[in-house]
Amino acid sequence: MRLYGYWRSSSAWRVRIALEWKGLPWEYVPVHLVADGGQQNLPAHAARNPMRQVPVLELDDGRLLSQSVAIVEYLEELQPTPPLLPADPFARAVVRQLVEVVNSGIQPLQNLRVLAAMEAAGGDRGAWARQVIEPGLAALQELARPHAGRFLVGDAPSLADVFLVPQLYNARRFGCGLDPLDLLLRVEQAAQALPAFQRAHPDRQPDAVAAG
Ligand SMILES: N[C@@H](CCC(=O)N[C@@H](CS)C(=O)NCC(=O)O)C(=O)O
Repeated sequence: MRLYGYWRSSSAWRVRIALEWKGLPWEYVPVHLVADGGQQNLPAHAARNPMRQVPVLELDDGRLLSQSVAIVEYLEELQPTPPLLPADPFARAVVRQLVEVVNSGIQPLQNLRVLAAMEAAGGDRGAWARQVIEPGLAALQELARPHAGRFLVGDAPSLADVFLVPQLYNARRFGCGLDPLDLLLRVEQAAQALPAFQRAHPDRQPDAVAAG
C-alpha cells in the first residue's frame, strides 16, 4: 500500500498510526502542502483526490481511498487484529463518537485552507485555531471521561486515541492552553509509549526535515 501524506498533516498521521498498529507494509509518498502552491493542488494529486487533500491510500491494485475515517475503518476491517475498535457495540459507538468530535468538530475548522481564508479576510489564524481547538478538546475530554481507562475508551488503544494524538500536536502548534486537559494528556503519554505511535510521528517521516 502507498500512503500519500504530509509529515505534519494530522489526518495523514492518523492513517500512519493505524498502518503501523496493524503492522501492514506501506510506502510513504510525500505531498508537500505548501511548496509549489501546495502540491495537493497539482493535477496529479487532484486526480487522486478531488478534495485536493491528504491522506490518500493507494492499494496494491491501484484503487484509491481518501478520508482518514474511511481509510482507518477499511484497515480495521482488512486486518481486525490487533483491533482499533473494542468488541462491545456501545464502546465501539463511543469510540466513533470521539473520533467524530475530532474529525468533524475540530480539525476541519482549523485546517490549512480555512486558516488561509481566515487570514485573507483579515482574521488572526492563531486566535481562530485556538477558539476552535480548545473547546473541542475540552468537550472530547468530558465525553471520554466516563469511558476512559489507560486509553480514551478502556485499557486498549482505539481509533479515539489515534485521532487524539495528532490533534493535541496541532493544539500545541497553535499555542492552545492544555492545562485543563489532564485526562487527554495522560492518554497521550500512554499512546506515545507505543512503538506504532512512535513510528508514525511527523518527526520520523522522510519529508520532515526537508519541509522545515
Ligand atoms: N476529512 C479529511 C481531512 C483531510 C485534510 O484536512 N487534510 C489536510 C491536511 S491535515 C490537507 O490536505 N490540507 C490541504 C489543504 O487544505 O489545502 C480526512 O480526514 O482525511
